[in-house]
Amino acid sequence: MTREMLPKTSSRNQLEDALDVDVEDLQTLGTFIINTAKDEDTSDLSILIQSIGTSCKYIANCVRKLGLANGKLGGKAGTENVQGEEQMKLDLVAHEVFSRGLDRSGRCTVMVSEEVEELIPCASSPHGRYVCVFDPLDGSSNIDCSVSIGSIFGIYKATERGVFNPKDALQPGKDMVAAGYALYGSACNLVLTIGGCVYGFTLDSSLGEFVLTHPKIRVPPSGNIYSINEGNSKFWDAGMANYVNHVKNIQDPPRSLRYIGSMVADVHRTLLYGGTFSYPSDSKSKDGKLRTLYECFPMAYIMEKAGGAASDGKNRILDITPHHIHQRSPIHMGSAEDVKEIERFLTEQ
Ligand code: AHM
Ligand code: MG
Repeated sequence: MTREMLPKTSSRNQLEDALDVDVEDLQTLGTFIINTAKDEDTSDLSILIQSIGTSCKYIANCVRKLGLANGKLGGKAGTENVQGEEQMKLDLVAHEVFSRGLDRSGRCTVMVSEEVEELIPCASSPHGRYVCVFDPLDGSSNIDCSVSIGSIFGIYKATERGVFNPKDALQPGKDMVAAGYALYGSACNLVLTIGGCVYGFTLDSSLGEFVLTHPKIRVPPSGNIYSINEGNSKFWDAGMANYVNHVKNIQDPPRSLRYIGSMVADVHRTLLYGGTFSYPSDSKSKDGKLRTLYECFPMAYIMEKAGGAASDGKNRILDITPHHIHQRSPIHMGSAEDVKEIERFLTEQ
């Protein structure tokens, strides 16, 4: 009897059955990023990303327990952030988790958080080679109704190892060395690029590990979905209004509107299915709503690394040199062909 003819009782071994995963394909975030480390610099980056992964797991747990925690995690905190927006209890918890994890990693010199007005210097460390900008919990308005929310981060190199330099926080997006987000949705996903391809991991809660499930993500060159808050249409300029009118009238195939109101969820769908996500400039908010440093830059970096595009309507998002840590920018991102079409409408006025 040849080997091929032997009856195969199970394709899994005992361990695989016990864990309910195929161990052969098991690549965790931990092993993945350790394998990318080639020298001291990249080893420090691996440690930094490990710490972010742990923070995301902590936040994912809080999100799952939100409704069960007797009001300790859900609801308003009774405070406002620098942009005058009401903070939720979970916004503050997520900020604490992210900032403490990064500080303790000893790999950062300075941090920027959406929830804090000023730069946050890190404890001095000889391994402080990086700068981290983050929105610890994006999509606050969706927290209390169990709709998907997320965390966003971008990482730059510090100019001088172990030295706090405020200017390091204002580097253009194209100088980022890594970026990612965690989506707390029907599954918890962590999407990451360290400057090469884009990789997606899914949290296996039985293992407590992010497992590689989406290697080398590529955004389709065009898509059928557009995503924008149409409630703001009365404030749009003619170019934006004409574009949305144009997509609504495309017949073959017809386009669909999807808008969750959580950037991480809307961008994740765009990354996987194609199409566009926009938060444009309008007469009410000239610079749109989303923050350049810790919302637009990391998402634009991921989108480009996956073969897509991100524009402020005229220019590439990643070419912006920020002047303020909390500045905003209009943004249109997603499938490269579709973003080009939006730019055409917005510049043709
Ligand atoms: P937040 O950082 O206060 O949560 O605001 C950002 C969120 C994004 O996730 C989302 O794309 C956008 O705000 C939705 O805004 P709007 O409700 O104006 O459509
Ligand atoms: Mg946000």
